[in-house]
Amino acid sequence: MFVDEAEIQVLSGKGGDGMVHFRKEKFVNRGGPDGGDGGRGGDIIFSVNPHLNTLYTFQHNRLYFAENGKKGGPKNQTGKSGESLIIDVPPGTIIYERETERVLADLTGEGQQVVLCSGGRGGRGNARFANSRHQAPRMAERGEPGTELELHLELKLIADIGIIGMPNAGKSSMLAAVTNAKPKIADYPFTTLVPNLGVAILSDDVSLVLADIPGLIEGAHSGVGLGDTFLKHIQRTKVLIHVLDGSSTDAMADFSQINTELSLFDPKLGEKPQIVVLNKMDMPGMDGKYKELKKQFKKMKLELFSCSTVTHQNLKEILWQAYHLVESIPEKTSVLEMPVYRAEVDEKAYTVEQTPEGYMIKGVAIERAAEMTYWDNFESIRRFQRILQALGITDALREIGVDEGDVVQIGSYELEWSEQFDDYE
Ligand SMILES: Nc1nc2c(ncn2[C@@H]2O[C@H](COP(=O)(O)OP(=O)(O)O)[C@@H](O)[C@H]2O)c(=O)[nH]1
Ligand SMILES: [Mg+2]
Repeated sequence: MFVDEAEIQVLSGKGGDGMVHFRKEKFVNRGGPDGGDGGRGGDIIFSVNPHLNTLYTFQHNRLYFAENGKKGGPKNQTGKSGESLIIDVPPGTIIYERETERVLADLTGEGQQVVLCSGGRGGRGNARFANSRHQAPRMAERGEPGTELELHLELKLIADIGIIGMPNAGKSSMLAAVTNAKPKIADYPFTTLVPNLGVAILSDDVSLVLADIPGLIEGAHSGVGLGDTFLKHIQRTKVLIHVLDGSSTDAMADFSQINTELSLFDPKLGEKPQIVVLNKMDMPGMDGKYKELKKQFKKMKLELFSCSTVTHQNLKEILWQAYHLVESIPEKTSVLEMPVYRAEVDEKAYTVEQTPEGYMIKGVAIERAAEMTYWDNFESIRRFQRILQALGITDALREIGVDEGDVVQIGSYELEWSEQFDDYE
C-alpha cells in the first residue's frame, strides 16, 4: 500500500534571548556590558532519502519542530544554536503550503535538500548596544520567533522503470511477480489508465520503483485520453522493460508496433533505453522460438532476454540489468545547492484595526519586533517605539485618533499608548 498524502505542521526553532549583563571586575562598581547574543534557532530541512517510498510515518507524527537557540551568557558568550531538524522524505515528494496549495518544493533527486523554515535569529546581548553615548545599555533583544508552516505533502512515486508491451504480454504479471504491488492480471481491455506502481527490493540497499504502463497502447487504441499523471509517470522513468508475449505469432511485429506508437506518443519516450524480454518461457516450444528471435534481435544490435512470470525464471537477472542501466544514467537534479524557501509576504506591511478595546495592529515585522522586546526594560521599549515610528504605525495611529492610555494590541501583546517620551539617563 502506498500512502501518498499527509498533512503536517513544522516549526523552526526560536532564537535564544540576548542577555543583559555587566562585567564583574574587582574594585569596579559596575564593569562594561558583556551580555552575549542568543544562539540561532534550528532550521526545518527536508531531505530526500532514496530508501523511502511512502509517506506512512507522517500519518502518525504530524508535528515537527527544530530546537530553540540557547540564551546568551555573560562574558559575551553566544548561546548555543538550536539543532536543525532534518525530515527525510521519499523521492517524488511535493511539498505544498496547505492553505494556498502553492508548491514550496518538489523533491525528486537523491540528496536534494530544502530549508523550508529558517530558525529565528538570536537576540542581541546588551554588549551590542553599547556606543559612545550609551556605555551601559540595559537593553537586549529577545530571540526572533521560529516560523510555523502548515504543509501538505504529496508523494508522486517516481518510477525508475516502465514496463511496456502489447496487451496480454504479461506486464501486470511481471509487476506483481517482482514487487509488492497487486495489479489486476488479465484486466484487458482497459479498466484503468493509471499506471500501477510497485517497489522491487533487490538487496538491502537496492530497490527499484516499477510502473506497469497499461494505457499507452490500450488507451490510444480505445481513444481514451491519457491523463497527466500517466504521462508524468512514463516521462520520468529512466529505463523501459519491453515485454514481448511469447504466445504471439509475430513478436517482432509486436515489438516494432509498440515502439512506433511510443515515438508517436512522445519522441523522447522512443529514445529511452529498453530491455527487451520474451515472456512466457514456461510454455511449450519456447526455447526454439527464443533462439530464433534472439538471432533476429542480434542483427539489430539488441540483446533479447527471456523470462517467465509464472516460474519467475530470469526475473531477478532482468531487474539487476535494469538497475545497472538506471544507475548509468546521470541524475538531472543538482545536489549541491540547498534552496531556502522564503515566504512571499511584505514583512513591513501592517494593518490597523479599531476594536472595542482600542486598536489592533497586525503585521509580520511589527509582531516579530514585539516578540523580540523585553517589556520590562525601558530601553528595549524605546527601541520598539522607534520601530513603530519607522514602519509608519505611530503616524497611522495618531491619524485615526489614538489617545493617551488607549489599548494597542500587537500580536499577543497589549500595550498602553503613551506620548510621554521620558528621556532616560
Ligand atoms: N504461461 C504464462 N502466462 C503468463 C505469463 N505472464 C502472464 N501470463 C498470462 O498472460 C495473460 C495476460 O497477463 P497480464 O499480466 O494481464 O498482461 P498485460 O496485459 O501485459 O498486463 C494472463 O492470463 C496471465 O496469466 C507467463 O510467464 N507464462
Ligand atoms: Mg495489464
